[in-house]
Amino acid sequence: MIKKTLIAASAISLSAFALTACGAGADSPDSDSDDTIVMGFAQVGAESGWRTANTKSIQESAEDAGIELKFTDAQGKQENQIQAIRSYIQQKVDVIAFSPVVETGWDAVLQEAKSAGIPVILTDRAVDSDDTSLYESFLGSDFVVEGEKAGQWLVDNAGDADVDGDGTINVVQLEGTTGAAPAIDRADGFADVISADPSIKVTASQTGDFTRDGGKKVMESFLQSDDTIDVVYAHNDDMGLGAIEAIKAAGLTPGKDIMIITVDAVHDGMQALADGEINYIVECSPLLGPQLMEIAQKVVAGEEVEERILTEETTFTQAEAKEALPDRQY
Ligand code: GYE
Repeated sequence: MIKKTLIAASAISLSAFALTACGAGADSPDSDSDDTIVMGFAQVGAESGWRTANTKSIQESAEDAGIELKFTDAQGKQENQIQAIRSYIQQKVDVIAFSPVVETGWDAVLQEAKSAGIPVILTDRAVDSDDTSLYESFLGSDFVVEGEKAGQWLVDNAGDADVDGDGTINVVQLEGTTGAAPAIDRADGFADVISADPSIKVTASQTGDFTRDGGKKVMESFLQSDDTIDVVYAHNDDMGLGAIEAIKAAGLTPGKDIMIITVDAVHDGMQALADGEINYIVECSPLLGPQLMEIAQKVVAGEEVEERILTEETTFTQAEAKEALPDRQY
């Protein structure tokens, strides 16, 4: 019981403490000897509105499912995530889930989890590894398709996007975190689709690290060196919102003088879309918690799970954002 309480005290949420403490019998000294599933979750950080909604979804669903959650925030650093995963292995959790900051460099630590017999579930972002036996399942969006949807909207609206009417559509791209799956795939999908229209050109592309501040700073520097920008394609809403601030500070009107396309559809992004400052948003759902807990329960019970579970998502125009906003959960 004493040991049990110590384990519970290291969990971050009070509810996890309550659950664990209640679930522990006097003669069940470690977390594997009762039925409570213990999940170690290594989160990327708190870089965006999407991430905040994702963390909330995971914490609430763990509580609803009666899963004890050990949660760490890696502050955007791969080495912190690796450290967190190693500590979950040491603590002998029942299942590890994480959203990899970047795609590569995971084989060694995932091999350690495998050798310890602890199943791993990837959520949100993929790893780039040839060895798919290192994880049970990958739950999340298809980021290439998201990039394609963004590109397709631009191709379909090329006439309006050529704001200065010079026959070319100059696009600047605000990339997500360098090496992260959504940054790589959203750039690829977009580039692929716009290549169909030779008048659309990406004239500059730089990382804003998925943050509002990053998007603002990169956009400020783009605006200083180029006065022919027609379109901003931002890999998430937060960077798009940062770009809006930079565009306004330069005396221009976002959504009119410069069109803005983003990905995510979190509340602040949707508000800017409804207000006419963003022109189009490709949705990427952060509400992965309920499905993640279901997969975890199956994996721990030794049941088969699908290797790849795709999230369903849509797109929003300005009119659609106005309609959807009142019922939006995040
Ligand atoms: O789009 C961005 C966040 O991995 C899908 O990470 C996620 C991305 C999301 O910081 O806002």
